[in-house]
Amino acid sequence: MTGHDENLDLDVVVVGAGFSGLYMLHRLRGLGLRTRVIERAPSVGGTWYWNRYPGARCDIESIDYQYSFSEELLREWRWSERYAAQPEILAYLEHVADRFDLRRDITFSTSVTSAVYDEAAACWMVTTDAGEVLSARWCVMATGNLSVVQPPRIPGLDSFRGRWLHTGEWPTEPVDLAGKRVAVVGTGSSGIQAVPVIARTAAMVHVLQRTPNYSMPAHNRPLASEEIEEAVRTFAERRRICEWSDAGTPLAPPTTRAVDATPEERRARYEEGWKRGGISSLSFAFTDMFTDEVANGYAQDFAREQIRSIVHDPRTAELLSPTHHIGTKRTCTDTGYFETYNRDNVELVDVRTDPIVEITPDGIRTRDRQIDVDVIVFAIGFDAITGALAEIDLRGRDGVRLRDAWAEGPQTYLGLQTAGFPNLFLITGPGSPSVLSNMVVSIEQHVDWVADCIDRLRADGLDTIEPTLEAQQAWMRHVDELAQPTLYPRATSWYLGTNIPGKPRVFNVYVAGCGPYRQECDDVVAAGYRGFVRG
Ligand code: FAD
Ligand code: N01
Repeated sequence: MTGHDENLDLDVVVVGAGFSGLYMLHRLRGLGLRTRVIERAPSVGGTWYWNRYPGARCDIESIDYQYSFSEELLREWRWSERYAAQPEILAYLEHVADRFDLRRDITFSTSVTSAVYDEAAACWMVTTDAGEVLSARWCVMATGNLSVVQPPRIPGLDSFRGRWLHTGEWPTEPVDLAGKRVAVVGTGSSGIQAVPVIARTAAMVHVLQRTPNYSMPAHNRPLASEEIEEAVRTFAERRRICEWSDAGTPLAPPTTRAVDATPEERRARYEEGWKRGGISSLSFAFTDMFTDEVANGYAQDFAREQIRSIVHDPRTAELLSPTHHIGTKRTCTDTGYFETYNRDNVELVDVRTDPIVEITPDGIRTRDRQIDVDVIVFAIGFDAITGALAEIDLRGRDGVRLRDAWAEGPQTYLGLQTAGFPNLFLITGPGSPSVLSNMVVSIEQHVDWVADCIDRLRADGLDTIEPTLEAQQAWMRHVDELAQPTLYPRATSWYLGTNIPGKPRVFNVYVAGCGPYRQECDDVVAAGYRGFVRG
């Protein structure tokens, strides 16, 4: 099949209009494919549409957290800060949508509820909550890894007389927290970004912490125009380094082990990183950070020492000091988070020793006390990685449901496709570097791979592609073998799904890095799509 199949409504349906879906649409259009994007939100942006909470910003430098596919786009957009805030990233994605005239092929305020593979016609039947049914040869899930919020499951929420908000579904109209008594539940990246900003104007902020987290100083600052000029001038080379790096960032990787260094050498490296700031402040100091408990422990000691030096009250500092291995829960970056606990209007509540019992009309009741508040901010995270896929009734060959096929955890080949679901593509799916990388770099790689794959199918006069079960099983073993020697599988975190009741505990992010992964994907293509069946 080289032209369009006129029996089908479309060539491709793409679900989601964040960084992934927008670029996917642009690429597919370039191939002359009839494409429609379905997006739940009323506009583009994905993560950056939904997460409008105070303090939301990226933790990968803005220069690297942008598309690379268009030289003109790169030249005309000017990032104002080292780490752009949510409104600026959203404005960037809106600009992309307008500049490439993408909106006319996006159906907004509409959710895909089911996608069923019709084997006889070799197409996907995609149904939306507006009752529309679309047939398309290919279906791309650009639904995001962090796009389905974990709802608060605390009894009594309905009785609360104040207002409650979730950071991941923050309202579009301004929320005025000035002079209010606010409780923030959760101290992951969202809570850690939000607390310092809320504390500036709120009357009182109670931070309800279950697990303390490591947070590195962002050292955010405005970008000087010469700096931007230089970044644009050197962007192509910088991006190439990102693409072949481990984390999708341009930082030179470490070359020595912490366990071989003297205490003085270690301290010097950690201090250097802390001064540089950002998510990799400590993780780029030594090679053994994520594989050796002792090495990780040195960095932990340094991080805890920083907390003690910032936070005046020793008991609060102690409660804020994490004990898990750095990086096994996503490391946070902040602007003045620990300093905020020196304010008179901020209180840390340890809900590990004094757990939340219920929400009452006036606030939150823990086992030992009542905390009266006007607003509760839930910064309690997401049903990550598989949440958005699980919400859709996805059925492949023989009516098999993805939910059932993945009951013990997700199964993919390269994180791009799953056996039994022909022509269904996942952008940054499980089994790829995804959430352990600069996601824009990973997204562009996946989108390009998928677009090239479809283009090649058409050129070869073929209709379908899907992985063999053997290739998929071997890939998942490979992903697991890479992960097992590291510290990642040992934590409790959304990486493993342990934050969601009933979710299987599995770690299936490809940990060997963006560069090695890219090479594996390229090799598969060079070997004639090894491990896939094309038909
Ligand atoms: P998303 O942006 O999540 O977009 C998916 C879209 O699909 C959403 O708009 C959603 O509404 C839509 N959708 C889902 N299901 C359906 C359905 N059934 N029907 C219709 N539409 C649907 N990553 C980094 O690399 N660096 C960072 O600094 C960084 N900061 C982050 C900050 C926050 C607050 C969060 C939550 C995440 C952050 N991430 C970061 C991860 C971020 O999610 C990715 O970088 C990136 O934005 C993902 O883009 P995406 O298009 O793949 O997914
Ligand atoms: O969510 P999280 P997030 N009672 O799951 C606590 C990206 N992101 O939205 O650890 C009390 O990390 C929970 O406690 P515990 C980034 O990838 C990036 O903050 O389960 N507490 C934890 O403290 C990030 O990792 C940025 O014990 C409860 C917190 O809520 C991912 O998105 C900014 C609770 C949830 O932390 C998710 O971050 C924001 C309960 N019932 C997000 N339930 C950047 O900086 C949960 N918790 C770029």
